[in-house]
Amino acid sequence: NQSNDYQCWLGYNKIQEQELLKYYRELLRTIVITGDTPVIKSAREELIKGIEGLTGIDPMIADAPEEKTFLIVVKSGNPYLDNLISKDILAKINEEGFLIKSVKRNGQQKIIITGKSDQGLLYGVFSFLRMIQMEKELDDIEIINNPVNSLRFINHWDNLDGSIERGYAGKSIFYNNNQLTDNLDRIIDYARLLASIGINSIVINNVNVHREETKLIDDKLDMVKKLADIFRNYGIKTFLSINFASPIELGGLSTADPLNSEVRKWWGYKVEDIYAEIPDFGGFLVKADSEHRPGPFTYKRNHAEGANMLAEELKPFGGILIWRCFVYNCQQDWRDYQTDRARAAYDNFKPLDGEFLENVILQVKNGPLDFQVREPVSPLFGAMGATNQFLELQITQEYTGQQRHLCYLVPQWKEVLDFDTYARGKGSTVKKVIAGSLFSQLYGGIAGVVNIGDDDNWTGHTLAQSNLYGFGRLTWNPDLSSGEITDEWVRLTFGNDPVVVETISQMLLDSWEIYENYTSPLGIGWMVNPNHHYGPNVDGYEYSRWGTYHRADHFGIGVDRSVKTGTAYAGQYFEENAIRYESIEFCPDELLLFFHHVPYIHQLKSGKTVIQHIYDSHFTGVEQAIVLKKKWEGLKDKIDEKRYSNILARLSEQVEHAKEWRDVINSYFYRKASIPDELDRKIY
Ligand code: GCW
Repeated sequence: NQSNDYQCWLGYNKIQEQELLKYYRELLRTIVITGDTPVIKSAREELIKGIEGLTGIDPMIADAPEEKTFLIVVKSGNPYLDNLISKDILAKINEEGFLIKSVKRNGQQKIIITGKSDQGLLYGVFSFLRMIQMEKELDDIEIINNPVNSLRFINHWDNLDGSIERGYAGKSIFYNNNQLTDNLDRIIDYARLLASIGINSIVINNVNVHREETKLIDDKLDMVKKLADIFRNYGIKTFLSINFASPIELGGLSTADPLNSEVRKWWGYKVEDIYAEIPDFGGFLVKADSEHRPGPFTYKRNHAEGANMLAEELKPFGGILIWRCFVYNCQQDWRDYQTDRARAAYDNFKPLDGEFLENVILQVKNGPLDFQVREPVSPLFGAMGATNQFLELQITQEYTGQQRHLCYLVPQWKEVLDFDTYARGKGSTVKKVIAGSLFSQLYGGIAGVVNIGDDDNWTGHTLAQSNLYGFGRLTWNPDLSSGEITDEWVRLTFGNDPVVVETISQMLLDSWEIYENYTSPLGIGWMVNPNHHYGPNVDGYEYSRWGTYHRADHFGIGVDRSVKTGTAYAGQYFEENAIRYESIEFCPDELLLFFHHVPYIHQLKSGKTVIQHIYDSHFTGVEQAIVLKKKWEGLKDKIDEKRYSNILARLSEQVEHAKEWRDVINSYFYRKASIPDELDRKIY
């Protein structure tokens, strides 16, 4: 299957501009790329595929650079570079980074792509191909590009039966009927997509590890091995989510107590078995004591004891143990105003700072609750200076329109990454915390719960491909701007026509705010249908045990999380943020109802009352959704039919569904508050 839809941003469509095409053809006739490791082979294949597609020529691959060779891809130790590139420049490349540099040798223009590792070369090749796809001139280039985060992770919530928890784009591309699928070619294409955006680690099964998946470390290990063999060729390490109760379920032990010596021994043997099969196995990801998953609490042990036990066994093999902080009481009584789910991660983990082994990483969701359209940043970031921390983002759009609505998440993620925790004074941003640079930690990175499945276009909504692309680019370099990433993705995916680039970029960049407008106002979340989480239901979670409330009554709405009168969640932040969130006066409008319960007639900083804001944003949101669709219709002649109609169908559904959201939310609050809309629009 070679459709544009399937190829995503690696379409390598022929350059349209004739002069430029001639120029590239001239330059890329012969290339040198030396080495025959699996990763270099992948790089070579990609380079050929890319050049063939983009220029229509079949490049000659030479073994050694000749006078007329233009493109030379060699490792940094290669003697050919000796008089061409200074040691100072080479020293600036880190383990996985690369250099792309134009040089002159005997009067001949050349481009060198180099790096210290095979992976560096692979990333360099992808980056070079991107430049051509974006129709860049190739003289006078010097790009030193190093990944900021050492671990750039994709998490799959795939189950072995082929289902995907919170998947909105078909079935698993890995599994079917408890076996590996036959379509390994598709998995190779997936590895290419991931490597092209710098991903170097993957967890291949759901964090909720059920019966069949528990066996992946046992008699189903060959499936893991086969996947690891594919991913390895693209510089990607394979990890597994494991079941903390495995010693009981697989080993027949009576306990999974992390301090029990039989349990430790059992894990020790297991880990040995795994590394015997997969010597570069990455390690484990664990969801423990969370939403009914087993964990150390059962044995009155804490999370450090649970995590360290596994980390110790992984350590001799260089393995890593990732422990999730999504731990909270999911049996709350809605009448209880003291317990606050938002507090849970911090309350559970902060006291354990310093107790985790060096190869343990804590994986923290971006917000304190659960991937809502708007949440404050989790106060745990920066609060554990002696512990490795990962940021967990959700690429799959569970609460943001399930890939039927357009909701481009890069701007949201940028806000998270740029958020100043003040952990070590001003400038202690989340991106520094998780890269490990703020506290000089060994490991750092970002994990994203992926949005792909076996739909032809991978992501259901073709435009949702941009979220995966953007995620990868941000994990590589969190300093890239939303604008840059968006511009890249649109050009690579749809070509360089300025109208196309401008229109789609704008649609993407506006979409998060639009989605927020017609769904949840001012930091209130959870007004969705229970279980599947699609569509409006204001009280869907209001009287349930999940700890997710809006507390709306006739007079007002919002959750009081202040220290003074509420749950004291606001006090979990470092002072600068704590003060800001504590007071109604300083709290930013977009998070007001997350932190405070206020009357509907409370006046926002925008000058509007809360209730008028609710009405206005919902009416505006629908109008904006209609504009999105119109903008897309304007591109009809510029986009291939398949993608055009896929996206049009989704945008049409979005418009209709946005109206449903508007009317349900507005009617609910109109009926609750009995305050009329100042503009007297139709509310039911
Ligand atoms: O958001 C919730 C999801 C669950 C998910 C859980 C988690 C994998 O609704 O489907 O389980 O979070 O992150 O563990």
